Amino acid sequence: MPQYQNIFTTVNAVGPVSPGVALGHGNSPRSGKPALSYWLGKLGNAQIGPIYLGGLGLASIIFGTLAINIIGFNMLAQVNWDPVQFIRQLFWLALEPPPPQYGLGFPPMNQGGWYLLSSLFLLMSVLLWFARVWRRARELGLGMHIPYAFLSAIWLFLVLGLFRPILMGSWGEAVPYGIFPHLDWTTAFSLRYGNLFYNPFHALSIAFLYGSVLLFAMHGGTILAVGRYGGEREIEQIVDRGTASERAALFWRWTMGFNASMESIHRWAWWFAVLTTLTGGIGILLTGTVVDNWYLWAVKHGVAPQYPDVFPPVTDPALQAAPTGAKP
Ligand code: 07D
Repeated sequence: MPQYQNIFTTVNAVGPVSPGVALGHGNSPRSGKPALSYWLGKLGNAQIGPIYLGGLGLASIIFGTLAINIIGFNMLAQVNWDPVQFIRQLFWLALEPPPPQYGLGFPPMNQGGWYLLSSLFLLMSVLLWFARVWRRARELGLGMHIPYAFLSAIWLFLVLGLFRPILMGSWGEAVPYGIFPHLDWTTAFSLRYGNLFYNPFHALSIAFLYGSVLLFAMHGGTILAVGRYGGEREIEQIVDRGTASERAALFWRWTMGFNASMESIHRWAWWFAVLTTLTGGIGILLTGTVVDNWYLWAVKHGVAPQYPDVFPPVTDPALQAAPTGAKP
């Protein structure tokens, strides 16, 4: 007997297009004529538009475009304005922060000046987008859950690019813009501070990140599995007996002995996601400011064992003077 399975067979709800609820005084008009798309309906909602751009949205996009253009044109200059090389080398190209000797001062443009300017624009773009999210939530009479969650991500973004560099006294501490270069920065950061795996806040951040993924899979799977009983109408089923919601809850109570409710699962998900970047930011802020080597920190606090003395002592080659006659 064919079964209703909704991993591939999606519900494509099509109806009259709607501009959305009326907005109060002081709001901008929405842009774009709403339309229906069959293929978008396969992915999400079939209606596309109208979009609310508004002053904050427009300003955010302008600053974001400026930031990306500064980054892109600096990369293009590095390959002699050759568009073919730009594409070929894109993953390796970078706009680097200023070298450490400039501290928190403003360096010449081609020694990090462009980096600082693009960072300022990027920061303005992100903050304006945050203000837009806040305002839209207010105007629609929502709770502030989405802006607060966004704030947690912005916290990590600010720690990496602003708070920690200021505490360390150098813009050179900030993360370069570039695909492989920012990955290299991440590895170098971990190695410089004695392996970030020993940073308990990095560990917490990973636990929340993986936990978010697990919760998302469990919740997504559960709702799809009870879709045949109308499970996607989650909230209205909370108090109803004999509904999809009750079966979903029973599944977890039978398999694990405990279950979330249709309401609490969303609070778990929100907290796990928010705590990923919240704990992450704490971990990065402490690195180099309070703790210089996370492995030694872990040994000191009985978290990690000391490496056994099986090899004769060695001196860090970086601390030795270069041999005479050595070529640079
Ligand atoms: C980055 C911040 C919010 C972003 C915002 C976006 C734009 C536009 C456009 C520039 C994501 C603003 C910007 C919209 C940009 C343009 C054009 C959120 C961000 C608001 N780690 N690690 C984490 C794991 C290792 C290292 C977090 C796993 C090694 C460093 C996370 C492993 C080393 C940092 C995590 C692993 C290392 C992290 C990130 C495994 C060397 C951080 C959470 C299995 C590689 C960051 C405390 C997040 C952090 C971070 C996971 C290994 C280094 C949990 C699974 C040992 C330096 N790592 N990591 O949500 O918070 O990021 O650390 O090996 O800074 Mg790690």
